[in-house]
Amino acid sequence: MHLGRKTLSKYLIENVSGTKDGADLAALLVDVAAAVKAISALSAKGALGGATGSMDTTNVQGETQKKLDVLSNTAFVNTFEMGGLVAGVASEEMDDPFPVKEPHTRGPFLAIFDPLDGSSNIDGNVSVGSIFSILRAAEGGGEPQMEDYLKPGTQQVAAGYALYGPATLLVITVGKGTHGFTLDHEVGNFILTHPDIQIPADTNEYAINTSNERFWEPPVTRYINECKAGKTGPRERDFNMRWIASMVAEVHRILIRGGIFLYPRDTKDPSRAGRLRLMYEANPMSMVVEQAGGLSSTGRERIMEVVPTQIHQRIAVILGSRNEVARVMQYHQEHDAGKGEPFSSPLFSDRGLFRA
Ligand code: AFP
Repeated sequence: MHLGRKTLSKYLIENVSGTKDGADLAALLVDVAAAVKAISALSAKGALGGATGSMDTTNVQGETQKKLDVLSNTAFVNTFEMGGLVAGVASEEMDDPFPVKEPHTRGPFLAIFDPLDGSSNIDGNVSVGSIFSILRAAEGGGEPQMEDYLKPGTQQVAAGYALYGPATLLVITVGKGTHGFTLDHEVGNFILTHPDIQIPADTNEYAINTSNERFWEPPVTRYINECKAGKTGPRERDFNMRWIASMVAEVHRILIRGGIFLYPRDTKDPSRAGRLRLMYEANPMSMVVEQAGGLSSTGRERIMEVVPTQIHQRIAVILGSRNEVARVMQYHQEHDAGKGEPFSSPLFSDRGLFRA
């Protein structure tokens, strides 16, 4: 038990309650923590809790829903609906936004979330997470309309994620830095264990799904090839690669030790602007990352300045250590200006040392 260490509630009282959104926002984040505790308990039971495996349903993304997807969504919807602090919610697992209706009370916020991110990892017992984004609801307290949700990430008043790993972590920002809390299962308190997280500006570690390499745009190919060339290429230092296929786990690793995460636009499905969703993956993670001193871009523009057009729209995501993200953005600018050819190491060319 962590006697005397700062709990989430104490942190919120000291840092949030006095602001404009103050007490309501603090109370809403306590509600988020309650939903996270419930999901953590379910996740920790694994197959014993009946929360592994799939439903015979698909979500609006056309993805088969895992049981924990649905149970996690229910945990968040019920918590928000009964908490009296939100006017409506939108979720990866629901086709359309869901307004809070009588007999429940509508509150001053909108909650947008991915209740369980990385769910293809559940049955493999790999860390998964929840991601949330909080916007202000429209004045007047009426039933929210779609345009109330479609706000750029710069209008988020809070954002964060839960990571269900060996420890259950809750990482949040209200625009005053990014702070991490660890769940003390013995007493059910979140304890401040990672105050004011700062992402190292430089890194040797990149995260990307390289099976999509043939679909990447040239500036991404150029950047990744330079990383792979390591000491033998223009970067003159070796890099390491990670890919967990659970964005929450990747982002948390980057917050803790630096790194760059790329899920770029690719031509695999030209109709898609990317794989990840803007409203409940890219925007909240961008706020968390920027508040920790990192950058988050599509490669061509700041993600949090993108004006949404659809609640489930997808977007390219390149985020993490600011100097690496800035380099990838520069490569996009050079490519779009007709400069900067994709790098190919002499070691791997036809006339290189390693002939096929
Ligand atoms: P799932 O929730 O369907 O597992 O998708 C996870 C995710 O949205 C994100 O967390 C990962 O970074 C990314 O997709 C993994 O995508 P790939 O399976 O294409 O590598």
